[in-house]
Amino acid sequence: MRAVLGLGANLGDPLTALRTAVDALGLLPHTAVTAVSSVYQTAPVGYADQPDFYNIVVTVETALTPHALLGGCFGIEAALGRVRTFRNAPRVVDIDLLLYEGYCEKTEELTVPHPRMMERAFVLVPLAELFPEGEALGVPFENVFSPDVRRIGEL
Ligand code: PH2
Ligand code: MG
Ligand code: MG
Repeated sequence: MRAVLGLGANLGDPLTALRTAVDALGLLPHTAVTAVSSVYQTAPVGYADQPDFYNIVVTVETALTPHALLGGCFGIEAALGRVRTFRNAPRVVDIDLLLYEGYCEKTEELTVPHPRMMERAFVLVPLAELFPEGEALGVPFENVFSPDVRRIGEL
Protein backbone atom coordinates (compact mmCIF):
# COMPACT_ATOMS: atom_id res chain seq x y z
CA MET A 1 0.00 0.00 0.00
CA ARG A 2 1.07 3.57 -0.56
CA ALA A 3 1.17 6.14 2.24
CA VAL A 4 2.18 9.78 2.50
CA LEU A 5 4.07 11.12 5.51
CA GLY A 6 4.85 14.69 6.57
CA LEU A 7 8.06 15.35 8.48
CA GLY A 8 9.07 18.48 10.38
CA ALA A 9 12.06 19.41 12.53
CA ASN A 10 13.27 22.59 14.23
CA LEU A 11 15.64 21.67 17.08
CA GLY A 12 19.30 20.66 17.07
CA ASP A 13 20.41 19.74 13.55
CA PRO A 14 17.08 19.56 11.68
CA LEU A 15 18.42 18.54 8.26
CA THR A 16 20.39 15.64 9.73
CA ALA A 17 17.32 14.62 11.72
CA LEU A 18 15.18 14.62 8.56
CA ARG A 19 17.78 12.57 6.64
CA THR A 20 18.11 10.06 9.49
CA ALA A 21 14.33 9.79 9.77
CA VAL A 22 13.90 9.14 6.03
CA ASP A 23 16.62 6.46 6.15
CA ALA A 24 14.94 4.88 9.19
CA LEU A 25 11.54 4.83 7.45
CA GLY A 26 13.13 2.80 4.66
CA LEU A 27 14.41 0.33 7.27
CA LEU A 28 10.93 -0.37 8.71
CA PRO A 29 9.75 -3.89 7.87
CA HIS A 30 8.26 -4.28 4.37
CA THR A 31 8.60 -0.54 3.72
CA ALA A 32 10.40 1.42 1.02
CA VAL A 33 10.64 5.20 0.60
CA THR A 34 9.48 5.93 -2.96
CA ALA A 35 9.72 9.75 -3.16
CA VAL A 36 11.12 12.60 -1.08
CA SER A 37 10.16 16.25 -1.65
CA SER A 38 12.56 19.17 -1.51
CA VAL A 39 13.22 20.70 1.90
CA TYR A 40 11.20 23.78 2.81
CA GLN A 41 12.07 26.27 5.52
CA THR A 42 8.76 27.25 7.11
CA ALA A 43 7.52 29.73 9.67
CA PRO A 44 6.18 28.02 12.82
CA VAL A 45 2.41 27.53 12.87
CA GLY A 46 0.41 27.35 16.09
CA TYR A 47 3.09 28.49 18.53
CA ALA A 48 5.17 31.32 17.12
CA ASP A 49 8.00 31.68 19.66
CA GLN A 50 10.29 28.98 18.26
CA PRO A 51 12.79 28.55 15.40
CA ASP A 52 11.69 28.06 11.79
CA PHE A 53 10.90 24.48 10.83
CA TYR A 54 12.33 22.38 8.02
CA ASN A 55 9.55 20.37 6.40
CA ILE A 56 9.40 17.60 3.80
CA VAL A 57 6.77 15.17 2.52
CA VAL A 58 7.65 11.59 1.56
CA THR A 59 5.79 8.69 0.00
CA VAL A 60 6.31 5.10 1.08
CA GLU A 61 5.27 1.73 -0.27
CA THR A 62 4.50 -0.48 2.71
CA ALA A 63 2.86 -3.71 3.76
CA LEU A 64 2.47 -2.34 7.31
CA THR A 65 -1.04 -1.48 8.47
CA PRO A 66 -1.72 2.23 9.19
CA HIS A 67 -1.35 1.58 12.93
CA ALA A 68 1.87 -0.37 12.51
CA LEU A 69 3.27 2.38 10.28
CA LEU A 70 2.29 5.00 12.88
CA GLY A 71 4.01 2.93 15.56
CA GLY A 72 7.13 2.84 13.41
CA CYS A 73 7.01 6.63 13.05
CA PHE A 74 6.72 7.08 16.84
CA GLY A 75 9.65 4.71 17.32
CA ILE A 76 11.83 6.73 14.94
CA GLU A 77 10.83 10.00 16.66
CA ALA A 78 11.80 8.53 20.04
CA ALA A 79 15.06 7.07 18.73
CA LEU A 80 16.02 10.50 17.41
CA GLY A 81 15.45 11.99 20.85
CA ARG A 82 12.02 13.58 20.57
CA VAL A 83 10.63 14.64 23.93
CA ARG A 84 6.92 15.55 23.95
CA THR A 85 6.19 18.67 26.00
CA PHE A 86 3.23 20.79 24.84
CA ARG A 87 1.14 21.01 21.68
CA ASN A 88 2.98 22.55 18.69
CA ALA A 89 6.21 22.72 20.71
CA PRO A 90 9.63 22.71 19.03
CA ARG A 91 10.81 19.19 18.25
CA VAL A 92 13.84 17.21 17.04
CA VAL A 93 11.58 15.49 14.51
CA ASP A 94 7.86 14.92 13.95
CA ILE A 95 6.57 12.28 11.53
CA ASP A 96 2.86 12.50 10.70
CA LEU A 97 0.85 9.94 8.75
CA LEU A 98 -1.01 12.19 6.29
CA LEU A 99 -2.63 9.70 3.91
CA TYR A 100 -2.84 5.92 3.54
CA GLU A 101 -4.18 4.37 0.36
CA GLY A 102 -7.90 3.57 0.60
CA TYR A 103 -8.03 4.21 4.35
CA CYS A 104 -9.99 6.55 6.61
CA GLU A 105 -10.07 6.49 10.40
CA LYS A 106 -11.05 8.97 13.07
CA THR A 107 -10.19 7.68 16.53
CA GLU A 108 -8.18 8.79 19.58
CA GLU A 109 -5.13 6.90 18.29
CA LEU A 110 -5.19 7.92 14.65
CA THR A 111 -6.97 10.25 12.25
CA VAL A 112 -6.34 9.65 8.52
CA PRO A 113 -6.40 11.72 6.38
CA HIS A 114 -4.50 13.94 8.82
CA PRO A 115 -7.08 16.35 10.32
CA ARG A 116 -5.08 19.56 9.80
CA MET A 117 -3.13 18.84 6.62
CA MET A 118 -5.50 20.79 4.33
CA GLU A 119 -4.95 24.06 6.20
CA ARG A 120 -1.15 23.80 6.48
CA ALA A 121 0.94 25.31 3.71
CA PHE A 122 4.04 23.57 5.16
CA VAL A 123 2.32 20.29 4.17
CA LEU A 124 0.47 21.34 0.99
CA VAL A 125 3.45 22.96 -0.77
CA PRO A 126 5.78 19.92 -0.56
CA LEU A 127 2.80 17.64 -1.22
CA ALA A 128 2.10 19.49 -4.48
CA GLU A 129 5.68 18.89 -5.54
CA LEU A 130 5.14 15.11 -5.33
CA PHE A 131 1.54 15.25 -6.66
CA PRO A 132 1.42 18.15 -9.15
CA GLU A 133 -2.03 17.02 -10.34
CA GLY A 134 -3.46 18.19 -6.97
CA GLU A 135 -4.66 14.75 -5.89
CA ALA A 136 -2.74 12.38 -3.60
CA LEU A 137 -3.85 8.73 -3.19
CA GLY A 138 -7.33 9.73 -4.40
CA VAL A 139 -7.61 12.72 -2.06
CA PRO A 140 -7.82 16.14 -3.75
CA PHE A 141 -6.00 19.07 -2.15
CA GLU A 142 -5.54 22.76 -2.80
CA ASN A 143 -2.43 24.04 -4.55
CA VAL A 144 -1.39 26.90 -2.27
CA PHE A 145 1.33 29.52 -2.30
CA SER A 146 2.72 30.89 0.94
CA PRO A 147 5.62 33.28 1.51
CA ASP A 148 6.12 31.44 4.84
CA VAL A 149 7.14 28.25 3.00
CA ARG A 150 10.45 28.60 1.14
CA ARG A 151 12.16 25.84 -0.82
CA ILE A 152 15.81 25.61 0.25
CA GLY A 153 16.97 22.60 -1.79
CA GLU A 154 17.18 18.82 -1.84
CA LEU A 155 17.50 16.75 1.31
N1 PH2 B 1 4.19 21.21 13.07
C1 PH2 B 1 3.31 21.43 14.03
C2 PH2 B 1 2.93 22.75 14.45
N2 PH2 B 1 3.50 23.81 13.69
N3 PH2 B 1 4.83 24.61 11.95
C3 PH2 B 1 5.66 24.35 10.92
N4 PH2 B 1 6.12 25.38 10.20
N5 PH2 B 1 6.05 23.09 10.57
C4 PH2 B 1 5.60 22.00 11.28
O1 PH2 B 1 5.97 20.86 10.95
C5 PH2 B 1 4.72 22.24 12.37
C6 PH2 B 1 4.35 23.56 12.67
C7 PH2 B 1 2.66 20.31 14.73
O2 PH2 B 1 3.11 19.09 14.38
MG1 MG C 1 2.74 17.34 13.22
MG1 MG D 1 3.02 14.26 14.98
